Amino acid sequence: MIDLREDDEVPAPMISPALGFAARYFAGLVAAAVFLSTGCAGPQSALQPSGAAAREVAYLWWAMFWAGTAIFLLVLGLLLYASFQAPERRWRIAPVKMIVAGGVVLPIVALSILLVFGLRAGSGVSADLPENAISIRVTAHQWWWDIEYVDHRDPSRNFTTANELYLPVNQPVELLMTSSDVIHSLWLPRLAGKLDLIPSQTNRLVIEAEEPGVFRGQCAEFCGLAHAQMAFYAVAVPQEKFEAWAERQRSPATPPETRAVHAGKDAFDASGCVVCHTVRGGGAWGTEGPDLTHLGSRLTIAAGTFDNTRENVAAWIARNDDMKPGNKMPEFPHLDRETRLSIAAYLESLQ
Ligand code: HEC
Ligand SMILES: [Cu+2]
Repeated sequence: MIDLREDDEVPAPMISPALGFAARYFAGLVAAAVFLSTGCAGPQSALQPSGAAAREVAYLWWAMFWAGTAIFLLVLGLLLYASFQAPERRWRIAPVKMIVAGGVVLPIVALSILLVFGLRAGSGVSADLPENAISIRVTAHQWWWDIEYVDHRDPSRNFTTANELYLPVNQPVELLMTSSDVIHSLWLPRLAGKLDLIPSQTNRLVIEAEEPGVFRGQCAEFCGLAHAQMAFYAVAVPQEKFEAWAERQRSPATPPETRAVHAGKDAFDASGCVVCHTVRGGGAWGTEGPDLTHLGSRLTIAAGTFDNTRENVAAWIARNDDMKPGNKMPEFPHLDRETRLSIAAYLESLQ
């Protein structure tokens, strides 16, 4: 312990521990920023918005980021001032003034500004729509998405698909969202903020893709064992391509054209798959699992978890609990590999 008598000179501060800490902290911060900025792009980045609603969220994020940076630098400045100024000057940042300015005034101003930004971002969630807008009913299940395209004027044109959302570019689309079991949340970071899907309630989310592309979405509310593997893709395409896609989805399944595919369909029908899955026009009307009428046209299986390949589908039939633990489809280990591959070939033919 240094003994400071009244007449002693106050020693100049050694390189203060505070400065050492700040320097290391700052270096760490720069390293983290460089590291993190490599994660700012990609099919699921809220910082690379492709729709108006997502842009509002990104504005809010950047506003918070810059305000947070400014406040951080301010506090750092005050810390350095308190550490290095001559003692008679340090008292300029006297405690009472600081507490009123930094502890009362600054939070009120900062939070009020945030509130305005937040209300603006929130108001975009359920914008009004033109009358002919596309409506899509999304029903979440543990752990996949049932997706029904609704034609309000002619319900006979409705059709169902699963785990993949096709959107026409530059056209607002309304999602009418509910759940069949627990609360889920739909989040397409590049297109919009997240919104919950709640049993026996319909929540409405308006999204619009401003460029063609494939965007990843994810369930954002813990909903049970396979929650992390409850994803999906949104595919935004130009209007004509969308119409062509919708027309094909509306049509019944393609009948088998080769003997191998025929054998696959027979095995599919005989193995009990039809109890849970629908193949429109193929004699399967189950609703426990995803609609498979046009499975071959989809990018992934098991709610965005695996590429839609023949091998993966064959493996899925026998070992889906290893691939997506907890999912509600039973395994069919008694089906030999050849049979499973032929079922997979049949499903692949359902374009
Ligand atoms: C008891 C109901 C049930 C039976 C029987 C059943 N499935 Fe499934 N199936 C499901 C469920 C539920 C899912 C969704 C799993 C998930 O992703 O969480 C699913 C998913 C699938 C998928 C992935 C679809 C997608 O869009 O992601 C394929 C392919 C599939 N099943 C094929 C089959 C085949 C082939 C059979 C027969 C050998 C079969 N299923 C029997 C319930 C069933
Ligand atoms: Cu979920």
